[in-house]
Amino acid sequence: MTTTAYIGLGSNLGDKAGYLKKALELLDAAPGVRVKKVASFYRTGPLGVTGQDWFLNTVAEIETDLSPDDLLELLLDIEGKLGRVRTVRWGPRTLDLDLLLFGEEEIQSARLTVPHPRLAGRAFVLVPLAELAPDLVIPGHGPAATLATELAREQPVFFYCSPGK
Ligand code: A4P
Ligand code: MG
Repeated sequence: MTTTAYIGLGSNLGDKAGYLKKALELLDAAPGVRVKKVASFYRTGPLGVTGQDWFLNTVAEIETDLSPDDLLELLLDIEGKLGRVRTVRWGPRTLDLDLLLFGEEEIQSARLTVPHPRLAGRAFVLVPLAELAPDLVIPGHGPAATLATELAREQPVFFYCSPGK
């Protein structure tokens, strides 16, 4: 069974655009996953964390034959490959991959919450998501485009570049 899912990508360290692009390549190359659409990359102000650099964020629409758990496993694997820089201690994360939506499924397990619990309050997720799927209904909140417009009034999200795809 094939499901349409949305993945949020974020980076705030090093070659941010490079990390996002590499992550998208690895996603598309993974068995059981096809990247269908990628939103523009957006430069976004850090939310919920202070003293950090700005982020580059985007969202990808994928089609997948994987189960939600296997997809999460893949995301963690890609984060592990790209998401940390080796310093004296474990360095800060260069890549964050979140499973935003998995079809219309609602999942509440020890490892996974879908829709992503902080999705509806974040312009850095909603603006790129609304670019791909403006009419997509976020459960309990309405269309992505409406929510994105509201959130973008208060949270800085600026177009940075096209994803090159
Ligand atoms: N997990 C449960 N549900 C999910 C899901 N739907 N997708 C579990 C992904 N993971 C999910 O995740 C920790 C565990 O959450 C996973 O192992 C999985 O079992 P993590 O990504 O390692 O944790 P994190 O990202 O360090 O923390 P958290 O709370 O997930 O942070 P967020 O919510 O991802 O936010 N500001 C801007 N402008 N742009 C950003 O991208 N990102 C963050 C991180 C904060 N501020 C930001 C941005
Ligand atoms: Mg995360």
